[in-house]
Amino acid sequence: MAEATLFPRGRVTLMGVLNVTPDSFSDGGRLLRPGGDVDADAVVACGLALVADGAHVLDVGGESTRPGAQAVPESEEIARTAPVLEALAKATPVALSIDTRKGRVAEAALAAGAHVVNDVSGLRFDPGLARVVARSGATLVLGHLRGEPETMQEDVQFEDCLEEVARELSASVDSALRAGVPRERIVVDPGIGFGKQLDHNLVLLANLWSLRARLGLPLLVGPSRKGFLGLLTGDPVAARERATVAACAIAVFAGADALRVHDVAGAVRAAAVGAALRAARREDRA
Ligand code: HH2
Repeated sequence: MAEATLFPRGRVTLMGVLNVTPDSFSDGGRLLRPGGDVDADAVVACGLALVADGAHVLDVGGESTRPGAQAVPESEEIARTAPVLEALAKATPVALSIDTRKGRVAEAALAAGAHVVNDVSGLRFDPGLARVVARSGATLVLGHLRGEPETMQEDVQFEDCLEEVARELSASVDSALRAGVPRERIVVDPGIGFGKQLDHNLVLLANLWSLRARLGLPLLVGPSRKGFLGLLTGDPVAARERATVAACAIAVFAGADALRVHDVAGAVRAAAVGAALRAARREDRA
């Protein structure tokens, strides 16, 4: 097990994305062979490139959670992710993460060498996932998501997005604590693009400091290539890297402790600029 805190306060932790899915919204199919099987060599090569760019954690995902995505059976998700986690664990000492909402998938991933379980549903999909994490000593990322990816953009309603996300994340944290996950191993994520409209994403990103102060835990954000950037810039998914870098810099300035991104090299620069500006701020906001 990788040691202590994988998300220390003194740095911006960079989580590089490795999606081994056919249908992820920006990189689906990229790490699959023509027949549809996961190409473990390509995953390892891509993972090592992300590490060379500065990734502290590699996040392997076997189920897309883009709006409208269909759920993947857990056996399929395990078949996609566990072998590549094993291959990555042999190839690099960097911390590995499994992006899943399912306890059984998390269990297989932890056995294969993962150190982090990244649950975008914040334990709402499978409350049993928390016990799996508690037993393993892994770190748990709790995301904010109402409902299911397939339908999450259909009826989005918040009276006060910041307040409601804080409250619902706090409930996820309480469930994790009750299941035995220690507080030092919990990271929270407001779930950019998960069941939110443009203005909700903007309010969350602009006020991360407030979420962070309220929850008292490290904050991860994942703005990478997401739809809100397309709405702001007009850029299609394939051309959202520059906007992603801008969003990452501002997220760090606003209080993010960690960034989940496809392009780690861009996020390293964004984090350097955002962190320097945050340190220079006179107001004391987390
Ligand atoms: N976003 C995505 C997936 N996992 N995990 C966290 N903690 N935070 C996020 O914002 C987040 C996440 C969606 O992005 P991506 O993996 O690129 O796409 P897809 O879900 O289509 O595979």
